[in-house]
Amino acid sequence: MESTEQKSLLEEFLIKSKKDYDAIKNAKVICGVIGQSGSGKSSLINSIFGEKMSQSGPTQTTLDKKGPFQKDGLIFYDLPGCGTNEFPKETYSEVMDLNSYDCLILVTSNRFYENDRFLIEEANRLEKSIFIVRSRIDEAISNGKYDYPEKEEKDIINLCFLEIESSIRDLRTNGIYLVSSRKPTDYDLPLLLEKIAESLDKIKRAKFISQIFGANEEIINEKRKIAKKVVKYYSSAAALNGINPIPGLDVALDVGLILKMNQEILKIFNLDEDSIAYLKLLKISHTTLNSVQKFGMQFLTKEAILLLLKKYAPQVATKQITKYIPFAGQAISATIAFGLTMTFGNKTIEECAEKALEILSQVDYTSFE
Ligand SMILES: Nc1nc2c(ncn2[C@@H]2O[C@H](COP(=O)(O)OP(=O)(O)OP(=O)(O)O)[C@@H](O)[C@H]2O)c(=O)[nH]1
Ligand SMILES: [Mg+2]
Repeated sequence: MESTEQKSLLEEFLIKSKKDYDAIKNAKVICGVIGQSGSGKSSLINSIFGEKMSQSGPTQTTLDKKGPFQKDGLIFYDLPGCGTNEFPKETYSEVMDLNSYDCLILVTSNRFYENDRFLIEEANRLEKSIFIVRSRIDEAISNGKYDYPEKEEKDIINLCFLEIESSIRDLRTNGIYLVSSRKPTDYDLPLLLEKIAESLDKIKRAKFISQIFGANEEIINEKRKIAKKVVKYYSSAAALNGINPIPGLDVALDVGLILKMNQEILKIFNLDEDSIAYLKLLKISHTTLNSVQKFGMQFLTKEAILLLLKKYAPQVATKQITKYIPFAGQAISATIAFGLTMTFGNKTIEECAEKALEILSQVDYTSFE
């Protein structure tokens, strides 16, 4: 039987880890993507989420503000460019309520216009972060190779950068990023994501990282840290919530809670169903896609979880548990439930991170060229 003292220590730990968890869960990050029709706004939003959120297309699909496109508190709006009859410069900031965004992303393709400059001036006036995206860089490179056969790819990229940089040198921005939504792991999209994350406060950053596409190793490592907070919360909840005795183990555990924890971890690492659909765009082979689907299943059925729990149980040493909660006595049901969930959750994180990295290593865009 657990002592009252142990129970209150557990409760204290639960309250703290729930507070950390809730802060991220309830946070909202609101981003505005601004650009002329066809500049690639919808495609960019999809690349950032690693999911098809907004319909892209070769014909005009937006003239008006569109959205919200959102996943668990990461919210994107698709805003039309300014300086048209419908959205004149003078009233644009007010009409679009630019002040309400945590970050603004200005998308340009082909040419940098006076109206694009005006938007940066507005962001400067409102003291808002503004990230400049030169989209469709893959097209620009192939056009450049045709137009200047003597130039190398890096020179063409540099020309695209300089065209924008020379027009806005006197303004404040959060950087210029050359991005291809067709090749989201190449060029500057991963850097753009890292820099947006850095521009946000701690809680919003965690929300942003937990919802975006893990486009490089750094982002996947950041995702690990957030997933650990999820595991901490579920471990303490599992300890207090012990319901079903697990046959063969001296412990009662709410397996439903573990299922929920796993679902959250898989989502953080883009290994849920919606994200897998998007991986097809990265030209990942069918064999890998199937293996990712199977991989997810081992964390998402009750039977598979019970099997894994039994496998991990001998590894849950009391010592490991007391690192988190200073239990006085011997291992008791609640401490085992805590340690087991923690061990299980951390293993899930490591395996998911490894899988996410493996997927990145298998991206193959050569069929586009
Ligand atoms: N090659 C290439 N094509 C792109 C890229 N981004 C967008 N496109 C294509 O360009 C077209 C327009 O892209 P969208 O993302 O729909 O552009 P948008 O700004 O949302 O357009 P509206 O909704 O009409 O305002 C689509 O056919 C996209 O597939 C890119 O980075 N590379
Ligand atoms: Mg669109």
